[in-house]
Amino acid sequence: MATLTDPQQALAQADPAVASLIAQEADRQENTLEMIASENHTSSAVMAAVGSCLTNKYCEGYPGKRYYSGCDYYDEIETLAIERAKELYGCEFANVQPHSGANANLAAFFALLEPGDTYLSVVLSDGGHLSHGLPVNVSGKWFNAVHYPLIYDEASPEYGHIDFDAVARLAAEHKPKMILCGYSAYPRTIDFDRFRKIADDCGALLMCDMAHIAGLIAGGAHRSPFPQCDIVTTTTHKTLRGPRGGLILTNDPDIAVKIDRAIFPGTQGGPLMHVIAGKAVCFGEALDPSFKTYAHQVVANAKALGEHLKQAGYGLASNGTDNHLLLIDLRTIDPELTGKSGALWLEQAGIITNKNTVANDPRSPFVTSGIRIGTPALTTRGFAEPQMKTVADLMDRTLRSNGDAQVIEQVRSEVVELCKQFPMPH
Ligand code: DSN
Repeated sequence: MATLTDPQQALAQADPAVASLIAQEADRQENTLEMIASENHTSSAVMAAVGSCLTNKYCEGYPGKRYYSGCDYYDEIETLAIERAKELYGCEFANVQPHSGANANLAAFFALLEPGDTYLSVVLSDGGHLSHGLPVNVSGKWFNAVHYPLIYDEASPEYGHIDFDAVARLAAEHKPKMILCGYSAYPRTIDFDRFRKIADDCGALLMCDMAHIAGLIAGGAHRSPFPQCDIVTTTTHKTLRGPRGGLILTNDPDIAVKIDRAIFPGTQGGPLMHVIAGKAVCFGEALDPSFKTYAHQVVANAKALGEHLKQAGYGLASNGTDNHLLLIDLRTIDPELTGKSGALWLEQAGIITNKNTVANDPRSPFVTSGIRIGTPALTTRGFAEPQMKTVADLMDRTLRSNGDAQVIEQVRSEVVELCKQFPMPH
């Protein structure tokens, strides 16, 4: 057997500059509260696979049908990843080669739509993703994206939820070839039954981009998009806690063939086999019963955090959450406070979030009136409901500090202490 070297040691010897920057980043992750809803701390096992010798190989094609020699082990690894993905999500077909979620979406569009075809997706500033029809993205440039809104009436019990009457009306009017659900900043459960009914009524395919909630679905903390959805795309690194990458799933054999062609040779060349090995490890971890506990704790933490923030006076999009994320409308504590300032002060205090538009936001995406937060990474570190009160308090003091350096410094030192109590899993 070949000798395995300690990769960090090898890097430190070969390139101290890069090794030092990685070490500083590890220190940043260890000593800050990672609350970006789409981020997580993957396992050492996943990182070992991604950092392995598998990066050396070209494997264009699929298991048993490659264009290069020497792919035997890669066939086994990719097959393992495919079988585990199918088992995890209870579906018939999986393509594990997408380099990212945006690439998975591009391939889905390439497989199922013609240029100029119409599809429905949410108003992007209400929680969509740039690959769901941003005019400067291929999804908005080469296809006709028509956007459905949320319910904006704050008096409605469904405030901040998908406006299904609008979805049905737009579907009847535009006769889309596809309806897209699944979001980047939507805190509520997705009602796949209602989407399926509307898709059937207008003869559209139903696609779900489950990137944000893939881990919750895997762990049974959000309902599955199957059997209602025809095609499901995702990333593997958010709530699913795997390597940075994409995945496409379906139960339809015709769609499966089109998807395989759309990924290779349609939109990608050589697959990233080291990342596919990381996906196999991640799917194996998510199949372990302990992942169910994790997924449910992520949601319990988000709900608890939301309640504490509401008690402190913050308004939340849709008044709360069913999943891993919360969208705070900062205007509810100070009409002048922007997401840009709030996220900056929080970062200075060691609480990592992102500014985010809220429904009907008058401010630009570079400024915004909101902050998006999530609990996947804190939950990986072992945070539970009692710590959510502490986190809400630290956030509240920072956001009400008006940028005061002393307040922020005090919060920063408390964040470091909290991080010490919950070290990163290695
Ligand atoms: N950039 C991701 C997010 O933060 O939601 C979406 O891919």
